[in-house]
Amino acid sequence: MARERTYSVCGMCTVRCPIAVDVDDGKVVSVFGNPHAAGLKGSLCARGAAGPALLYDDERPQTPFIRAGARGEGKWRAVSWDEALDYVAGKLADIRAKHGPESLLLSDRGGPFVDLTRAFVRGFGSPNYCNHDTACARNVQHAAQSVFGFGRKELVYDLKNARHVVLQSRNILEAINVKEVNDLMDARDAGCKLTVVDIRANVPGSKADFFFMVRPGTDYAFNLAVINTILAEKLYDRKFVKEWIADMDALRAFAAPYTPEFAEKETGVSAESLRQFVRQFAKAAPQVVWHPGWMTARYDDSFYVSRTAYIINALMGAIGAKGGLPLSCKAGDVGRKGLKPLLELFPKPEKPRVDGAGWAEGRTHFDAGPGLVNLAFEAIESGVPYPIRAYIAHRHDPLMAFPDQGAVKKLWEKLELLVSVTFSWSDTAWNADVVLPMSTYLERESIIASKGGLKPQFFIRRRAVAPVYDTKADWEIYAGLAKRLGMEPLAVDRVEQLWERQLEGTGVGLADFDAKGFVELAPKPTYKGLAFKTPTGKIEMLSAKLLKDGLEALPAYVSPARPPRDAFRVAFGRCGLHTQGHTVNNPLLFELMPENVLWINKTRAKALGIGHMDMVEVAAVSGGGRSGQLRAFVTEFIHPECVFMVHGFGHTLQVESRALGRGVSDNELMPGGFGRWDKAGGAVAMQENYVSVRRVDM
Ligand SMILES: Nc1nc2c(c(=O)[nH]1)N[C@H]1C(S)=C(S)[C@@H](COP(=O)(O)OP(=O)(O)OC[C@H]3O[C@@H](n4cnc5c(=O)[nH]c(N)nc54)[C@H](O)[C@@H]3O)O[C@H]1N2
Ligand SMILES: Nc1nc2c(c(=O)[nH]1)N[C@H]1C(S)=C(S)[C@@H](COP(=O)(O)OP(=O)(O)OC[C@H]3O[C@@H](n4cnc5c(=O)[nH]c(N)nc54)[C@H](O)[C@@H]3O)O[C@H]1N2
Ligand code: SF4
Ligand SMILES: [Mo]
Repeated sequence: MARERTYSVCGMCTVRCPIAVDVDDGKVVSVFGNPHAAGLKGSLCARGAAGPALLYDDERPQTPFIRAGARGEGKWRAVSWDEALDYVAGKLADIRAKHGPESLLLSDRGGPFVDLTRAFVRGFGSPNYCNHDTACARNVQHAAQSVFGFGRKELVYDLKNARHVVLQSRNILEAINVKEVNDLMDARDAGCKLTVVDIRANVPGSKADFFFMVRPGTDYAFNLAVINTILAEKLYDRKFVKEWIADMDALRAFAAPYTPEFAEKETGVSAESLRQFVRQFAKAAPQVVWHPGWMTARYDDSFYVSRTAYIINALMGAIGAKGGLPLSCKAGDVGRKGLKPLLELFPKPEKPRVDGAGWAEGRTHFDAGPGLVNLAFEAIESGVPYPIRAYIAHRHDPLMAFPDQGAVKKLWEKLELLVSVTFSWSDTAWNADVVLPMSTYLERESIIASKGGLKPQFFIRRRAVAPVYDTKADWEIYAGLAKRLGMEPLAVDRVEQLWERQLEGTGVGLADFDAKGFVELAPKPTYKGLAFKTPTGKIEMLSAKLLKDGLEALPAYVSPARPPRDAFRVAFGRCGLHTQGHTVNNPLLFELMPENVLWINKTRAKALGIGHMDMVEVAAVSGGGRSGQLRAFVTEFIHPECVFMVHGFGHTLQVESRALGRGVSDNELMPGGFGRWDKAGGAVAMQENYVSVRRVDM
């Protein structure tokens, strides 16, 4: 049979790079970067290339399961799809009759395909759609909203045209988005400077012009000193500031005491080197990008670190600038019509959100769209403001994504139905009542998605091969439930019915996706004019919205606590070879990196008698002494106050024979950490936890 090529979308992480899949005789022979996608250069990262190993992995759920023992006991009954969907729909209907439609909560990973799950939740009658983001980028999202009145994705990082990029708590070469990596490396070739502010020398740090190793948790002091220097030395863009920034006087008065000398005592970075860096940085303005961070669910003040990063970009005049952070365009900005939302198939539910996002006291400033899932979990337990009795975790593994698995499980005890929709086994799937196995991205279609940017586009995920096991696409699963629950508009038989509805009135037809897998809505990049959605229409240094919830826009810096004697702050991050916890059992990626190691400072290690690659035990300082064992990676390139490990290891499920027992799970070292969340930014503060380390004699 002739080789067939399908243009589709990678699903090995949430970045969703455009891919081309070559299939021979029904088998995937090659997956690579869609050659039509600018900036990708035909390449994928290692995880993208390992997609076929997921497809043919027999250690993923191959059929629906209904629990046969207690939750988490691991006793399952393999069932047909009809039985599984009948069961879930039956339970949902019962729960709706008993507790009302709002007692359903669904959380998903977020991203461009959420219109389907959001429509399902709304069609059922519940306002309680959440995404995973309070364990990820919620602080950045809310920071952007408080400064600009719009979310973080309304700004583009124009790395390709930048002349100086600052990565603060952003590991761009290991926490990968392939286009961003290519764009940054191209900019570097053209002379762009790179500055890295981190608690350890990560890969970008090894390539940086300026590398600052800061004391963990002191980034806010660092940024305030940068603002102080910019103002004191008049390095800001006067015209931009005059036209676009509100309450400059407040910022000036506030930043005055935070000199580089002040920051030096906090961060360990010398005042002189900070000044030199700021002067260089300002020379490149407005073609500068100070990255506001991505995974920022780290500290009590991470929200303010992101806010000040945005403020620095604004002072440089980089907001809206080519080579800075231009505004993202949607279809409407380039004279086209956007996709017709599936969400609009159903009326908005009357009840307010259970997590209080957008309406409850102290929570009015939060984005109500995807809410705050950790607070929704708390509502399951408390029943306040009303009970949640059914929960669908759709491509979401909260038991691995939030601190303290035991605490989360406890909050779920009152659930009468817990469903996991997933393509791999996960702790959440294992603890569910029903597992609905989703086809991998190579075996399923997704709804059409749109991507904003300088050149907005629509893109499509098409099925490259038939499902290897008895799994289904998400649209098939929700259409199956919709049929049983009488939700007519979603009860489709063919994905084309959804696609055609989405494309109605856009002037784009399905055949238009054939050539490249995506349809660009504008022929060339558009740098649109500035407009902010704040009450003043400007970039706001103060925020009435925060104030209404009793929160400050410019709070005083609070020095982070030092770890107790002989202990360390726990820090974590990503590596190039794995995605969160769900690729550790991938046969190819496992072979490349089977376990994580513990980065520990050389001087501290020596004092503890720990040598490079010694086995060590790392244990939570408070709350039950949870611990794990892994090898020590002894280096001088990490701050002595913390240890670091890659997230996602320490799996405990027998069904994942490769990943089982390899490395340590960072979220298990944070007892009580689930409840520590930021009232301003909304995210949990995972690096406010301490561990002890000791050598294990083998
Ligand atoms: N302690 C600690 N906690 C963390 C982090 C950390 O570094 N340390 N990182 C945080 C970050 S940045 C994030 S984003 C979250 C991530 O955590 P989650 O939001 O839970 O996301 P994932 O782990 O990517 O995927 C969750 C589950 O969905 C499944 N899945 C993934 N993609 C698909 C898909 O396309 N379809 C289907 N059906 N299933 C899919 C996976 O198999 C996995 O079981 O965790 C956060 N939690
Ligand atoms: N390969 C790969 N790529 C991914 C993912 C993946 O799992 N694997 N996940 C995707 C997702 S969901 C996300 S959210 C992004 C995350 O993207 P990033 O947030 O960039 O990734 P991380 O590696 O978690 O963290 C970035 C850096 O923060 C540093 N850091 C820790 N504490 C501090 C501190 O106190 N101050 C400073 N200045 N730095 C600190 C860490 O050492 C690390 O180098 O990556 C995405 N891309
Ligand atoms: S960054 Fe890698 S894993 Fe993520 S979508 Fe792109 S190729 Fe796939
Ligand atoms: Mo994330």
